Amino acid sequence: MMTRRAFLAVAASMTPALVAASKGASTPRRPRPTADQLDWQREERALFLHFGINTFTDREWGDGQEDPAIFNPASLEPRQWAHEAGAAGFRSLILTAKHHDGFCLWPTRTTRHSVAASHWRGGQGDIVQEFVEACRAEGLKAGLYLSPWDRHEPSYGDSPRYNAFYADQLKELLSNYGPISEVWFDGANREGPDGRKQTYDWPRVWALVRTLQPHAVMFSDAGPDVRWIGNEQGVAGDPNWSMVDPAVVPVPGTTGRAATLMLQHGDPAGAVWRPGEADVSIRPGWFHHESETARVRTVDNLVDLYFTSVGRNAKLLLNVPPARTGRLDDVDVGRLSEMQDRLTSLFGDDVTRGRRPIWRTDKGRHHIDIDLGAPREVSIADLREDITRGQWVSHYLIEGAATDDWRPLAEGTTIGYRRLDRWPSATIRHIRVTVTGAPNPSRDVRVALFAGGDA
Ligand code: FUL
Repeated sequence: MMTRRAFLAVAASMTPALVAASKGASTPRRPRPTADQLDWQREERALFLHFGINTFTDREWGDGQEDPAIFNPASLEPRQWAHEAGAAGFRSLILTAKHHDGFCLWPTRTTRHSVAASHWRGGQGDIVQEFVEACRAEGLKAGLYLSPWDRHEPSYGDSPRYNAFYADQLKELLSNYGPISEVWFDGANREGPDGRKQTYDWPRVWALVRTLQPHAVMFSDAGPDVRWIGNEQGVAGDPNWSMVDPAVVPVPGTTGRAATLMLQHGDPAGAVWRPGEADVSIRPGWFHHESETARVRTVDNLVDLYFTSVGRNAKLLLNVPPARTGRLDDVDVGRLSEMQDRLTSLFGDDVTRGRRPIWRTDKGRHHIDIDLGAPREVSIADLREDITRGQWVSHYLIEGAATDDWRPLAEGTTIGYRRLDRWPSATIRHIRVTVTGAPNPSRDVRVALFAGGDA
């Protein structure tokens, strides 16, 4: 075993480097995103696909004793998953290559507990292969979830043996299927057979991913590239900094109040750039259960999720699980497309378009003023920091006026990649955004305003 200090040193070296000196000597150093983290964040939305043996047993967590023969989707169609995701504005997909039950959706050499032992395509099929091909055909990126916790594998709990097994599975997934954009490690970690406790070798796992897929971002509570937002409700913290102190959540599954706060809020003084990903399911469960179809989230609820995730400087990872047929449920697909229509209508017409923002500093306060040229109805503000230069804003106030009748419209803490606020529609001609934060962030903040469509 490594000492804790050695472990943290490895973990720190694995995280995206702090980008050193910024342009202009006056700007202090702060962590900044790597190109891959930026690409990841700018996608805004990714689709999560929980599919596996649980889809056929109607359970959420399998125990690993399932007979692979029950896995038999009649009309598996990953192209439909990717097509609907793309049509609804999602830019990447993440598939559960293996969930906690240990059943593998690809014909792995590491275990017999896989699609190769099922009747599906006579045991000749490979869902991971079809999935990555479908993503590429639709111009989307492909990510994979590989559960560390494995309730089928007999070596689980015999730490070195299981770590070698897990590394072999990762090697297969990251060597044989082309570029993988995100590797997703969940934090669930229970005891193995006879109560044996499994200790994972995270430095080895992270190093393997870096070597085999240098552009993949790694997700877990502990990153190292992107972090879990701390709940499964799609709600980022307010504030939400993209920096963290890595020592507070050194490994996936770290519990306690300090870890929870770090995941939700990040840390303005954090030494590492590790933006948050907010995962949530469109249904009550992660896997498809026919009995839950009446409880698919409404379009209003999905739009709310967009505001509490993307609109709070996080990425939305929305789970839409394929049904037993192997296709996405029509109800879910309908809801996705309504969500996209609503977002398109909300953000279709920026009323600041063509208007010039005026930056000024007055008594130490930084303002952005925009004259809309005529009275306009507004109900949504969309603020963005230039995060290529780091994240700086710690507080902002948005005020509006028809003439000089200034009134507050919204107030908040961090901005980061994107911050969205909504208020009851107001008719204004002038808008003023006051930002606080070092050194002078106002020039790096972009302001857009929307009338709110039919929301
Ligand atoms: C958790 C798992 O236990 C759930 O089943 C689901 O996969 C969720 C996204 O992550 O850790």
